[in-house]
Formats: sequence, C-alpha cells, structure tokens
Amino acid sequence: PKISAISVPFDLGAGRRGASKGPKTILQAGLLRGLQQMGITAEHTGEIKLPDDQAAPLAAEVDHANLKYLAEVVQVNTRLAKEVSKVVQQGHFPLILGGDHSIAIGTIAGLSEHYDNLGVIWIDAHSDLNTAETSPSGNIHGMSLAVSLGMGHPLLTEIHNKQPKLKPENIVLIGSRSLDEGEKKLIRSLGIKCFTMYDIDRKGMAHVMQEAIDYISTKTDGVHLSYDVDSLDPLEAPGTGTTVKGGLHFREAHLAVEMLAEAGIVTSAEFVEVNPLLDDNNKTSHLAVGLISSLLGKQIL
Ligand code: DIR
Ligand code: MN
Ligand code: MN
Ligand code: MN
Repeated sequence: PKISAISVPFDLGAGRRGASKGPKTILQAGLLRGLQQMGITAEHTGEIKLPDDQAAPLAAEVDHANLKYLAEVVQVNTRLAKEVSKVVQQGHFPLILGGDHSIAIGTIAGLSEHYDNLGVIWIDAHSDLNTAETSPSGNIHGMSLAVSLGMGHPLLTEIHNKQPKLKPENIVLIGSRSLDEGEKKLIRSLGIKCFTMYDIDRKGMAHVMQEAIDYISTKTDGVHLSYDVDSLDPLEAPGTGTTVKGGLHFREAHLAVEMLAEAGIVTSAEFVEVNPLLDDNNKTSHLAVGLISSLLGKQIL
C-alpha cells in the first residue's frame, strides 16, 4: 500500500529536549526520495499540531503526580490517534516519525480502532512499562507501553476510547537492557515475551527475530513496529536522549527489519527518539532512513 508518513515534532515526554527536531532531519536525510526510488508511493501527510498554552495549567497541577507534561502529552496523542486512524481507514500504511516515545500512546490508540488483536514489536533498550507509581523520572516516554495496556492515568489510557488497546500476550520486546524494578515485575507477572540483549548475544539476532515473528504472527490481525533508536548501541546511534551501552550493532538492527520485511507481517511502524541536537552529523537520522527503507523492502542485492 501507499506509505503515509506523519511527523510528530514533540519531545515533552522525554527528559531532554530535541527529539522534536527528529522528523525534520529524518525527512532531510532523504527518506521520501529513497522510498520513491524503490518504487514505493509515499506521501507526507504533515505535522501533528503541537499543544497550545491552554494545556499549561493542568500540566502544572499534575507535575506533582510524577507525570511530567501530562496535559501536553494527552493533547498531542489525541490528535495523533485521529490521524493514524484516518490513514488506516484510507488503506494506507502509517509511518510515524517521532518525536519521543510517548507518541506510541497515540499511534497505538489510533491503530487499536481497526485491529481486535493488534501485535506490537517493541525494539528498545527500555520497556516503557512504567506507571507514575513505578517511574524513576516522571517522564511519560517511559510509560507508553503500560498506557497501551490500560495501566496509568485515565487521561492517558482513555485516549481514543477503546480500552485496553493491547493484550500483553501480543507484545514482543527486543533489545531490552535497562529495565526498572516495576517494569521487570510487570514483564514477569503479565508474561510479556521479552528478548533481552542477553538473548540476542546467546541465540543471535536471526534466531530471535524468527522466534518473535512466529510468536506474534499467528495470533494477531496486524503488527505495529515501534522502533526506539536507543535500541542501537550508542556508537551507532549517538543522537538520542537516553543512550545505554551494549546495544544492537548496525547489522543486527538492520537484520531485524529485513526479516520483518521478508515475513510481510508489519502493518504500521514508528521510529522515535532521534534527537538531532545530540547527534554527530545527523548520523542517527541517516541510520533511521536506512532502517525504514529496509523495513519497507530495500535489499542489498
Ligand atoms: C526510564 C527510561 N526507564 C524511565 N526510559 C526511557 O524514565 O522510565 N525510555 N528512556 O525510552
Ligand atoms: Mn489513497
Ligand atoms: Mn522507548
Ligand atoms: Mn528507549
């Protein structure tokens, strides 16, 4: 299908500013031109409108509840959910360009309107399974997957109505290496499939991806790929807000999306946490373009 790229220039869900500039630098790195050269029809539907100042008073009120910029996060994600839903309705493939990872709340909310059993492949150094009660930071980008499971502040979980958006058995985490105590407990208690860096080292990325694809494809009616670039090793992806050593190598990161392309199961995707202010010559934006191209079918030969 046609690719509809949606920019979300939002970074208040993260602890540091700059991911708001990610969509522009990813586009400037030649994303659409590259896709067109592959024979793919791709359009840019535009930018999701940023929160207005009206959001500020509510935000101040709830900052104490360990949910930083709650009102702004709610506004942006409500708008994003509508846009994503519209793109699916049109029969196009939603490709969301972040922005910090809090935008997964809106993406998944919009998708959930169209899928009864949405699968999510979450490639990230983190699991983003915190709630206000377990979060060490109060940053909502560390809570987006929990919100999609129906856990967290009602203003977040009730975005775009349907509740919960996701079932724990339809999630696969890949690349995890920085998990908070509350997140580990949740992964264990809900039985969420989790391939940590240990598993990737032990079994190899090809084996892990095959297991992930087999696990998720039989029981879901659509698969969303949520790709946080901090899953990569900081040597490959320096332009991101919360780097963690010991991450995916360049080829492992590409193999993951190449195998997803081959399996033909992915129905939507988002690439998040590219922060050009922390980057080295837009290296991380170019990396994102390479990963997106591979996901959409680019092959070496
Ligand atoms: C940490 C960091 N677990 C938190 N999370 C990040 O603040 O909740 N997620 N950086 O991508
Ligand atoms: Mn159309
Ligand atoms: Mn994340
Ligand atoms: Mn992360």
